[in-house]
Amino acid sequence: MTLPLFPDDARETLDPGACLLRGFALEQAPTLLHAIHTLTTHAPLRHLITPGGQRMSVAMSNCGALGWVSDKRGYRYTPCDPDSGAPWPAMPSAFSALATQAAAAAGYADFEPDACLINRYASGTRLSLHQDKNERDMTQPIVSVSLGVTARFVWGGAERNDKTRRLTLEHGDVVVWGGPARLNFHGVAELAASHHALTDSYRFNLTFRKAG
Ligand code: MD6
Ligand code: FE
Repeated sequence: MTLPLFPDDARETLDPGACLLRGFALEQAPTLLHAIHTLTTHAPLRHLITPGGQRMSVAMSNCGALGWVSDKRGYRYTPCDPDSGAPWPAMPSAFSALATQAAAAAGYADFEPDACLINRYASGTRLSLHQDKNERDMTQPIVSVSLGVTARFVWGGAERNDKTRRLTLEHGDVVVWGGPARLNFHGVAELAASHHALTDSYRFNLTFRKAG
């Protein structure tokens, strides 16, 4: 089988089932950022409340048939934005095509995401170590696209106490994890005060999933 053109030296295996595709989304990045701007005028970025009652420092929104939300009742996927009652904006075809191509380059054929979480990190913002486990079909991978200010991604193992590694994620980098790594713990270290020509002081992240 031939994989889509992507140089082997830009594909870094993190663990069985998980890899980092450096620069995979670089060419598409301006298009993605423009779309994020439009999408978040319809479904604004907001700070969700965790089930424990904490305000998340990362600002979030969604596009696609399902959106990930959190409130005092727990974490779940919803077809509508709870703030407006309207369906989440449709996922742009450029988003789903990129996610499908990245998954294929990582060895996961036919990935069809139905949920795209849009995350905005300001300086000082972090995401604590967690597993993504609200999705129904754990045979489907996660595809995570980094845009703007460079972040330090914290990559752990299947158990919370497993050793963690810090990976530098730059504008255009894509991480894919699935298979034996699907439930690995991960997070984002506190974002440093920095600047990117396309995003000012922010980092944006798109996380694609097959949730339903
Ligand atoms: C990232 N985000 O921003 C990774 N997971 O690079 C996540 O892992 C994540 O932002 C679950 C829910 C929200 C998230
Ligand atoms: Fe996550």
